[in-house]
Amino acid sequence: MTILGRIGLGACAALLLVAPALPAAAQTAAAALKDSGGKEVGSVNLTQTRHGVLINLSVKGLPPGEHAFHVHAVGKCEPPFTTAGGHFNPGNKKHGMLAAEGHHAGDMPNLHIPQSGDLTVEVVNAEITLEKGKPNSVFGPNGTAIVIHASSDDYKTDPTGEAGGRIACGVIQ
Ligand SMILES: [Cu+2]
Ligand SMILES: [Zn+2]
Repeated sequence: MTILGRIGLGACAALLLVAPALPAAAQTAAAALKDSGGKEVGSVNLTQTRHGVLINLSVKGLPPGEHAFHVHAVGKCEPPFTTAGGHFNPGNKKHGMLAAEGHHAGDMPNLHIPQSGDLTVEVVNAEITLEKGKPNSVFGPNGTAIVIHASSDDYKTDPTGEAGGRIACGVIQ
């Protein structure tokens, strides 16, 4: 056996030994975003971390400009997406990170979509979890959905942030 082979085996054995002490493999979830015409316009991948849920969003062909981006309280996306309910708000707070009594767990920073209409961005939402059974779990009895709006979120007007209509929606699953 070559020296490289021995090192490889050694590393594998070490990994096997420490594996039981590590937390279970990262929990993940995803949402396929569709517009009101049913066209797929992007995807969202969610990964549980110790500091909240890492959200990787990738969209294509959306209108350029500033758009509100939230987790909504119902996992149902039927155009015009009012079926997704209001902002996910298990803590019974007011809307917006600029509000004194804010904010909803589903509130997140606006997306700035460039002229191309395509954008990939990552954000951590520390107020939600992928862990089932917790009050702030995205997998509660009603499920949850990711929604992108026609306008920007002003981060303070309760309960919607004056974000306008809903241009894309995807159930978190
Ligand atoms: Cu919203
Ligand atoms: Zn909100």
